[in-house]
Amino acid sequence: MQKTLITLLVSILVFGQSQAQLSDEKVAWFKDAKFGMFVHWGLYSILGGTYQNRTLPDATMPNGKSWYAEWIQARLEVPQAEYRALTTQFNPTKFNADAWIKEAHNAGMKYFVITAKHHDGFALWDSKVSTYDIGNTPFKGRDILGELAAACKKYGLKFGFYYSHWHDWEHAGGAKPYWTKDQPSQEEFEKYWQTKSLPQVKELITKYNPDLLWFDTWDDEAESLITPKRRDELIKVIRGLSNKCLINGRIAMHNPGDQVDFLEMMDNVYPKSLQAKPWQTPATMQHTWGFHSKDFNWKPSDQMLRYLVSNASKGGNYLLNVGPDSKGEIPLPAVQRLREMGAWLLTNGESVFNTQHISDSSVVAISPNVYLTVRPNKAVYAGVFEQPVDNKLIIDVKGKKVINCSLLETGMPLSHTTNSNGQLEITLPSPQKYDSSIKEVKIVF
Ligand code: JFZ
Repeated sequence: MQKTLITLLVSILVFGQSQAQLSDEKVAWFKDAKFGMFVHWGLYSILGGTYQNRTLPDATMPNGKSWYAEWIQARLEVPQAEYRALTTQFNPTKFNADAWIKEAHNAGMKYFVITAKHHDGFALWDSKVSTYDIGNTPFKGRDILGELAAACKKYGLKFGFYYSHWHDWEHAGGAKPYWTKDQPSQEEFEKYWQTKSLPQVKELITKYNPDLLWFDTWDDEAESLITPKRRDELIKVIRGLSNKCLINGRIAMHNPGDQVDFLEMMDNVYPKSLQAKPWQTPATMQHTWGFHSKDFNWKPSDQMLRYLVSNASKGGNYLLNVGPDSKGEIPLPAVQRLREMGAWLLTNGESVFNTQHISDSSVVAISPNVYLTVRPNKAVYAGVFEQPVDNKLIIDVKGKKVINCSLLETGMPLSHTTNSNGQLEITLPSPQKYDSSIKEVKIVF
């Protein structure tokens, strides 16, 4: 009897451990990846932020509300039938999966996430569950998601879907914008949940076997519909069909539970500290996510590189969005930025990809605006985003012996010494006119 009990206990322990190990292994690629491409693309891309001579503002409103172009149906109150009729115009003849993924690959991105279904309810694949899908557009016959999955395989990127499991503006049972009063009842939502949301998630997994699913909830209102019970039901469905698919924390933003694989920050939010799980920041290049022809708020690539390096120094990823247009092309200002970032990462990527954050204060940056990453037993990298006083970069290495310091971009050796506080003091070259403004310093111990 006692023996049986012990065997049982031991097997529970071993099983529990292997489950934990499995989940660590499963999420390992995500932790190493650091940089991914997010794509918002759907019927809203045809309108590009303008409907009947009314254009969505291209910035956050004074009330803090966002006017993202993918919300145009709701914001400008486009009648459902008229919005639905956009399906007759969905014909992105310039769509080229290889070109998109090649662009992501050259930018240094290691994974790709596309809106399989956004809040409007339109499915970007030929869904057996709903007729509101690509199968009812002039582009029918093309398998957008399949072509993208194949291109990701070719270029070695992981592949995932955004799926709006809570909001659905087409199905009577889906959640609606918070300012409208016609929210679904529990019964209506359950019907949507059982006949569209869950079946479409199943369909996406069995058809495309994604590496990641990106769900979206953001406020307290979600909690009455995305209850822990429904959250766990959805997780169970995914786990039952795939042993590799990662699940993000926004499946239930304020109550993700302990089964999600990584946490999702709010849009464009960059935490100042480490997080309890692997994590990422979904981010825009402009104000909008979906294509908006009059949103000119493009962020400079230096700023976006800073977000990437800052997140990496805290163990997090940067999922950067582009919004292709109605023809299926990534806007040129976005391509320019992807290439600028990719060029910087060509020589500096060693300080970002496959690195870890420094969690034990064994090395601490004293100069301001310096972000540290580490390759254990190899090197520490200091991303310098502000030229330090007198060109002296100061890092507290707690007395460790430094073998050499160099500029990562060119390999140029940098002289270094120990200052009166016992800290490492590295002399950086004076900024030159044509220097990259962001420097990575490699410190070998
Ligand atoms: C959500 C989506 O609504 C948006 O369209 C986009 O897909 C983004 C990645 O995720 O963004 C929101 C929307 C509203 C709030 C937060 C995130 N909100 O009101 O706090």
